[in-house]
Amino acid sequence: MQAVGRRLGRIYTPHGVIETPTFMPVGTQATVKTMSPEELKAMDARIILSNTYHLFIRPGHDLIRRAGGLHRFMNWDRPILTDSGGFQVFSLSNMRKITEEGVEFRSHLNGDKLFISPEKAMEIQNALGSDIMMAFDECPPYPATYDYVKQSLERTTRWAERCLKSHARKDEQALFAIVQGGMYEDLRKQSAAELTSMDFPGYAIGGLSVGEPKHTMFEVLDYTTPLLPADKPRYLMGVGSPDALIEGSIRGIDMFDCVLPTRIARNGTLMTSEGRLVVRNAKYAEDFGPLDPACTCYTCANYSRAYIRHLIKADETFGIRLTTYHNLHFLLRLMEDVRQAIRDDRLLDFRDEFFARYGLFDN
Ligand code: PRF
Ligand code: ZN
Repeated sequence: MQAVGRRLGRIYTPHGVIETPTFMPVGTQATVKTMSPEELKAMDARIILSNTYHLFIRPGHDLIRRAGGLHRFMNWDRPILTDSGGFQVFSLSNMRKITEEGVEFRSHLNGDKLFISPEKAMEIQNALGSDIMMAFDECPPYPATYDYVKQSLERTTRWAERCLKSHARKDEQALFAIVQGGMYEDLRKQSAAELTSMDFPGYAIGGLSVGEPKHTMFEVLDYTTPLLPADKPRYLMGVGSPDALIEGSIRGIDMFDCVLPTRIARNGTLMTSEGRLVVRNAKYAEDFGPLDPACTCYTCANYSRAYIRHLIKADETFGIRLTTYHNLHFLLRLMEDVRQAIRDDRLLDFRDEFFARYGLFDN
């Protein structure tokens, strides 16, 4: 196993500086579910992710433009990255039809017929005013044949070119390209070569965490990450389990996002220094200790497992606010520890120590 990729970095944006490697909480609908911007700041979130697909469908990017842009609209003055819709259109919408022009699909809300092209994805993200925009791509399913993935990545390259061309606010918003190529090494090479020749300010690795085994994802990262320019941010899309954050950082990934911490929090599953904890479990009914004794977050400083279990079982909103706060704090703190371990040149030891306590789990 190579560990030569790890690095520290800083990304400068119009809304502030981001120290990397970093984790981006997901705020799909212009909100990180149940968290206020003040709470996100209190846990030291530096950048959040939002979604072109959802905001295009509702409330519409023209409305957000009229509100003064996404930062103003949601009262978040730190950096925002927006995904292009290239993934959500495949995972959420109905009846999609991909052509060279773009993707035709039906809204998952009301069945309206809609269309997103590379140009449309840029128009929407320019209206939102995110600090980092993503190129419009196709994320092929897993498994997919070599021929399909090759055709798909070549179209993603042509779409990236069109994105670059139609991007109207290059001075204010950085446009990142997305490397595809599935689990095929030569296709990842081809995709990375084509996209890096276009000189984007940052590059993402897409098409992973789509159902492949974890070890396959790490193998793809082993050979794909070194293909990306060392002096630009590298973003691993849709990946956020603790093991992937650490293994990705070891390989030189700078940015991660994932709904995992917020999603599992809402059904009462916690990430703790000793592994996963399902607080609904009967054994916590009279456990008056914190979710994670090693955690310094607001939730752990003030509330017990028994109380949080009660709230979640009673479907009280405050319960999922407390668990969401803890899980996000846990991952943001983990990334701080990762950065410190890189500074101290002991990331591999940190990984081993972390997993000795946390245990390995599979998603
Ligand atoms: N493309 C885009 N967004 C994404 C992905 C992708 O491949 C993934 C893959 N895990 C998550 N989010 N545009
Ligand atoms: Zn906590």
